[in-house]
Amino acid sequence: MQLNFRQLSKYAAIICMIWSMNGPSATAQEDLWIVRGTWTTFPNEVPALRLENDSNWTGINAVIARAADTASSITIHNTDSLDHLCALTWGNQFNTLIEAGSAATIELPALPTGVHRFGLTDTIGERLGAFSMVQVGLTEITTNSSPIFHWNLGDWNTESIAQIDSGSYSGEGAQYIPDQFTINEQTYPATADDANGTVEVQLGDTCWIAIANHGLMDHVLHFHGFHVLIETSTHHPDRVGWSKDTVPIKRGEGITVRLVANLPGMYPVHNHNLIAVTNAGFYPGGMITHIHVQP
Ligand SMILES: [Cu+2]
Repeated sequence: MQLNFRQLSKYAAIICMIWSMNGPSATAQEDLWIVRGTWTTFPNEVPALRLENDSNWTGINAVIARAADTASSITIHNTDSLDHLCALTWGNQFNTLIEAGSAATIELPALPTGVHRFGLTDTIGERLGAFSMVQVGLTEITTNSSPIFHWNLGDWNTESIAQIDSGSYSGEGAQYIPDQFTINEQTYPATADDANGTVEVQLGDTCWIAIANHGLMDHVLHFHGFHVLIETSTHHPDRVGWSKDTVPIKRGEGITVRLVANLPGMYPVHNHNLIAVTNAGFYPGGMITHIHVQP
C-alpha cells in the first residue's frame, strides 16, 4: 500500500493519540491484585498479603506511576477470602471497600510530584504487608538515562502478624518490638540482589531513589560515600534541597532523593538504628543495600 503525505499525517496522529492514552510510563498500570501468600524469612514463615501486578504471588509489592497534577484511577482485584479497605494514604483520602473475590476502582486525585503511600488500611491488610508507593511525576523530572530505584521500607513483628491473621491479636502492648526490617519486602542479603533496590549505575550517572516508610516506626538511612539531594518529601517539604548523608523518613512519609554517582566503587546504605540491620536479632541483616558505581 502506498500512502501520501496527508494519509501518513493522519495515521501518525492516530498513533500519537493511542500512545498518549497509555499514560506517561510503562509502569502506569491500571490494575493491581491483592494476593495472599507466605513470606518465608529466617526463622519464620509469615502470613502475607501483597499488591501484585497480576494474580500471581511474587511476595513483592508492585509500584505504580502517575503523572503529576493529573487525576487518575486504579482498579484493585481482591483474590483474598477477606474483605479489605484500600486507600491512598496521603491527603485524607477515603477508604474504598474491596470485597473478597471482587474488584473496585479507586479514584486517585491530582497529586503533586513525589512519592505517596498507597495500600490496604484494614488491620490485616496493612500489617500483612499489602502496601506500596505511587511515584508521581518522577518520569517527568528525570531524564531517559536516569534510572529510578525504589525502597519500600517495612518493619514487622512477626509474632503479632501471626496473631492478627489468626484473630488472636490483642495489640502491641507497652512496646512495639519488630524482629524483621525490609527494603522491598526483603532483608539483607537478599536486598543486594534486588534490581529495583540496589543502586547499579555508571560513574557520572545521576539517579533518583523513591523511598516510602510503611512501617510503624520512623527510620533513618545512612549513605556511605555520597550525600543525596532531597527532591520531594510529603512530611518535610522544608527539607527539599538539603544535601545529606543521613536521611530520616518518618512513619508514613514518602521522599525522593537524587544521587550523583561521582565516585566509583561499592558503598553500603543502611538503617542507622542498629536493631534494624538484623534479621530476628542476628547481624548483619534487615535494611542494608548497596550503591554500586561502575567505573
Ligand atoms: Cu553508616
